[in-house]
Amino acid sequence: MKPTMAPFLRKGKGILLAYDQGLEHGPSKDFNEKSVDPEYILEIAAKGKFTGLIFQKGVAEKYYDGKTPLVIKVNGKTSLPKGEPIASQICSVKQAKALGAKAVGYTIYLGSAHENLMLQEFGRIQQEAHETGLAAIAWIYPRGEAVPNDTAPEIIAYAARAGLEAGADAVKIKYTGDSETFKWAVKSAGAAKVFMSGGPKAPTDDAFLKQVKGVIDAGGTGLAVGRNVWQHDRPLEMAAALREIIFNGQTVETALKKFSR
Ligand code: FBP
Repeated sequence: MKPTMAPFLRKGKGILLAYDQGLEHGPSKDFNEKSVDPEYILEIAAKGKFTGLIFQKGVAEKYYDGKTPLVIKVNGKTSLPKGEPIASQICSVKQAKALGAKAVGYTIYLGSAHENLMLQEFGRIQQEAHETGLAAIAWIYPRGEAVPNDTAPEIIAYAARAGLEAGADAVKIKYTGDSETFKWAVKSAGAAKVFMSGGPKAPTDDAFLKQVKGVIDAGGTGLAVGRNVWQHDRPLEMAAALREIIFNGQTVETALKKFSR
């Protein structure tokens, strides 16, 4: 049977906790004394009732505790090189499966001068994943000189559609800025589930929760989020607020009541 995103869903929705920023951005940019420790993230994932956890293979090998369904990111890059972005495969599908993953994640920088290589590699990985019983999630980030605005509604819808056509079971895309235009991206993704990528920590809880509500109102499946949770001084309260909107269909006002201050 074809693998699906079912292991990562509750009531058809999902919240994935992303923690591959150590490779993507470097520890000094994103982490503090607490969040540099993968054990802290595992605790947030379990106590915050996340439906999935995203690690690179090295962190998974040394820390994964089996409590939250695992996605292994199988490609990646650092922030050090200049020029057109490309992320290469650094973990096999077989190894991801052996580490306990139920899905693999792969970033495609759509519009990059190297997009052909990433589309080709994702095609092979998606096939291997499905043959191995794993779902394939595509982070589709339009980026590079050809992409002046990486959150323009038409470019986000293009990203969503490219994911569907490339065979992704789910796409992780950025928010367009409003629910109405995000709806078109969700529609364009067809049967591929749509997860919004969290992005840098928002200035206020209210601002972030409004984006999440916009995604859910647009028919999105949920969120794949890192910094807005584990950089928060009350990550479990943020997780509870997210659950209110994503699984219980609550308003931002109701979700904000989950914060104790
Ligand atoms: P965040 O919620 O912290 O943005 O995490 C989502 C994510 O896609 C991570 O998986 C990845 O490390 C990071 O964003 C990539 O960020 P960038 O946009 O800088 O490439």
